[in-house]
Amino acid sequence: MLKIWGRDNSVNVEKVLWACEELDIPYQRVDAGGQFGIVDSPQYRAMNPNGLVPTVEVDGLVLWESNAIVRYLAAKHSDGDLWPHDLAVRVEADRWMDWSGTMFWPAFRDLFWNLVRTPQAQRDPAAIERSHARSAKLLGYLDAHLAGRTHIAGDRFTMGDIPMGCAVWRWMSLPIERPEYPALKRWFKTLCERPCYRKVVMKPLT
Ligand SMILES: N[C@@H](CCC(=O)N[C@@H](CS)C(=O)NCC(=O)O)C(=O)O
Repeated sequence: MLKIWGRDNSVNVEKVLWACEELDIPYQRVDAGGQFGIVDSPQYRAMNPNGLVPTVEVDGLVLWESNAIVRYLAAKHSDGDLWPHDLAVRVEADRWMDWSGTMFWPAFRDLFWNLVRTPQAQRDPAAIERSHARSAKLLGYLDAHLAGRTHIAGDRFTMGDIPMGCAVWRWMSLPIERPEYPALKRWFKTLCERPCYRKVVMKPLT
């Protein structure tokens, strides 16, 4: 059975859990990272030298990097569906997956960490403001993209929706002001109707 190491409040672990749920892949999850430790043990580092979560063991392989794991599972279990065959559609899914990790999350991290994981007295107001402004600006790009389609890679759900779907749940759940982004809101509402998103992603922020 597929085995996932990672605490279930990690955005990157959630991507893998959500993919498994959508694809009906049985899995066993082991708490690791954050307060659970484990990630600095020599055994864990031998699997994942980064000491980060998630790490996945499947098909005799050890995988890390959440988007690579989602791509592997989609290609193996959902060829032509979550893993689009049409290269133009797949590259659209791919680029927003990468954008999520390389553009959006670095911009959003300070806002999330300060408001969710930092005691009030220790919060950094300047970092919060900067991160809020930058995140809002970047989400404007996604809103403009979604104005022409129901999902990130076109008019159906694909792997491309998974990383930003996990991130946007956090953006929508924080006690902050949000610009009116109608297409983003419509897409988010569509995700909220998916049973697997409700099960894995839609939970209080911790
Ligand atoms: N690019 C990596 C990033 C992994 C990452 O940063 N994971 C965070 C949790 S979201 C982590 O392991 N933090 C340390 C910890 O939980 O101990 C991926 O997408 O898998």
